[in-house]
Amino acid sequence: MSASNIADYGIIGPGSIGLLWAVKLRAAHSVALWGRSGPVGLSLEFMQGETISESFTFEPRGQAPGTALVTTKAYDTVRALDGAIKRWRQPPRAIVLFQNGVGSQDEVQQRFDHIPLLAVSTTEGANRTADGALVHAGSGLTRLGPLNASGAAWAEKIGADFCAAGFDTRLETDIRIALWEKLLINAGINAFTVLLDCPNGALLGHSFFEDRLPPLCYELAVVSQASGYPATAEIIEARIRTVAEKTAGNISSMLQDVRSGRPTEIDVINGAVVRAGIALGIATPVNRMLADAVAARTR
Ligand code: KPL
Repeated sequence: MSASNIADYGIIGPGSIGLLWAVKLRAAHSVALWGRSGPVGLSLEFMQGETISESFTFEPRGQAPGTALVTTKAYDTVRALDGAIKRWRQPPRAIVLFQNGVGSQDEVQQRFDHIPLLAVSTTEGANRTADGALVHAGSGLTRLGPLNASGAAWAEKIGADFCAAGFDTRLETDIRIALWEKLLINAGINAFTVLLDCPNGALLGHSFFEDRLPPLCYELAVVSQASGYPATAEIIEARIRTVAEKTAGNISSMLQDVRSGRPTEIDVINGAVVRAGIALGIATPVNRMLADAVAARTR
């Protein structure tokens, strides 16, 4: 850490993805974690079979980090940021939001627009094993871009740090397009993995998934086109199939939530599509069925 004791990066809500960033950024930066509790020692298994062990301390109060990476679940974002910012003597220089789906980014912007804000959409895959080890399950693309004007000044520096840490990072001028594109993929994978209790790749060829995917993609295309994010049903379906294939062994974040007894992010994924459909006068029966079925499963 620097002389002023300010960590370069602080991870708020360190789950699998937050810990992956913590471990990889630590090669070149000071990193602090903010969360309820957590591992002091952590072993990270890489896809190539390499394992490294790291230890982190949690920082319940004190100085804000230089840049706060918020890796909480979408439904926890504002509460966690509020709590952290109240405890810090000064706000962080920038905040980067890693949440799935759409909606939580707007809530953060409504409250903290005076701070430089950026968002990330990533297809990196990380899982925790039963004994607490972190497994880097799949490399992906990380898309980073500003949510407000002051965030734009930070995109290049943070993007360069992510690249140097080994994340394939692309800067976006309109990060909301990337968030929407990821939402469409999550809308076609996550709920199905919960209902079928299977890894992503096992969806392909399963009749429950195959029968519902084309009408789901039609709904997603109509809603995203009307929301200003053009994509055809065929393109959406092809992307969902490619991601399910590439992350075949991955347990989706939603199924990980269900298995750990946590609330799911269904409300900001298929639930967000249903709400957008209502606002636009577009029927979304398949999205509604998935949202209701996951809610019923986790009630
Ligand atoms: O983002 C994901 C998730 O699990 O939330 C996918 C891309 C579906 C990978 O598992």
